[in-house]
Amino acid sequence: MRVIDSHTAGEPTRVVLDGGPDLGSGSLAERAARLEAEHLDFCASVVLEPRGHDAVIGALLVPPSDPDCVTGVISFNNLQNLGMCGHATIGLAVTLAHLGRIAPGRHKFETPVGVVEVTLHDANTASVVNVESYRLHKDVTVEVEGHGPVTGDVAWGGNWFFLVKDSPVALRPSEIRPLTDLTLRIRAALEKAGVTGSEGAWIDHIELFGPPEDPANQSRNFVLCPGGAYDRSPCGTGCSAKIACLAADGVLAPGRDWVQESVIGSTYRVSYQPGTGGGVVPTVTGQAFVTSEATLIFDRSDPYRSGIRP
Ligand code: PYC
Repeated sequence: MRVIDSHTAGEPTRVVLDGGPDLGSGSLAERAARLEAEHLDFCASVVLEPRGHDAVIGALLVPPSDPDCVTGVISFNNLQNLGMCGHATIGLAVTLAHLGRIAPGRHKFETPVGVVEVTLHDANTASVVNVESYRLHKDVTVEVEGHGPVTGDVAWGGNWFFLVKDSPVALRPSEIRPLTDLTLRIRAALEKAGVTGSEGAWIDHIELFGPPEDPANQSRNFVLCPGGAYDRSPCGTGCSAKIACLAADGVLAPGRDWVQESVIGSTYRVSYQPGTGGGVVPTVTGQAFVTSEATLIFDRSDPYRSGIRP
C-alpha cells in the first residue's frame, strides 16, 4: 500500500494512494459509511502504531462521483470516518502537488459531507473553502466530573464541536495531559447530559479557547479529536465551527481575517462569507509539508498487522 505522509501545521496526514479496500459504488457518504462499518481493521492498521500513532489521520483517495472534482477523499482515524478534515484537505492538496497531479490554482475535492474548493497557492500553502458551518446551540452548561460546570457552544464545521471560550487550563504544550483529561471529561458530560449535534450526532471534538501567545493573532486553542488525541494544528473544521460562532455573535464581519493559534503555536488564517442556509462558508488557509513517501507492508504472520488498539 503506497502512502505519502505530511503534516499540516504539525498535524499528520497519511494519504493512501492505492491498496485500500473496495468500497463499491454509491455516493461518497455511502462509501465512507461502508469504510467505517466494514473496514475498521484497515483504518487502524494505517493510522495506529506500529505504522503510525494516534494523532495520524488517514486520507483514502477514491474516485469522485462529481466529475468536476480532482478526487474523492475519505478522511479517517481508527474509530470512524471524519465528515470533513481541514488539515487533511490542506495536506492532500500539498501531497497532490508533490506528486505533480495538481498545479497552483483552484481545485475541487469531494468529501462525504460535500464538495470543498481548494486553492493551492504554492507548493506548501493552500486555502480550503469548507462546507457551510453553523452554531446549533449557544451557552450550554454541563456538569463535568471532578471539575464543575462548563459552558460552551455546539457548532458544526464539517464535524461536531463543543467550544468553550475560556479554558480553565493554560493552553501550553506542557499542559497537554490535563487538557486532554479535561476535554475527555467534558465530552463524557455532554454524552451523559444527552447534548448532541443535529439528529442526535455525537459531539466528538471538544475545543478550548484562550488568549493567543502572539499578539498578532486572535486566539489560541486546544482541540480533542474523536480518538482521544489532540490536534497539533488549530483544526480546520474546528476553526470553521469557531468562526460560525463568532459570526452568530456578530463579533467578526464577513471577509475579516481571524488567525487561530494551536496549542503548539501553529496557525491558520480563517475568514467567512455568509452561507445560503443561515450559516457561514469558511475559508481556512494553512501550510503543509510532505514528510515521507512509503510502502506499508502487511505481513500475515505479524500479530500487530492491524494496529495496536487502545
Ligand atoms: O483539521 O478539521 C481538521 C481536523 C479534524 C481532526 C483533526 N484535524
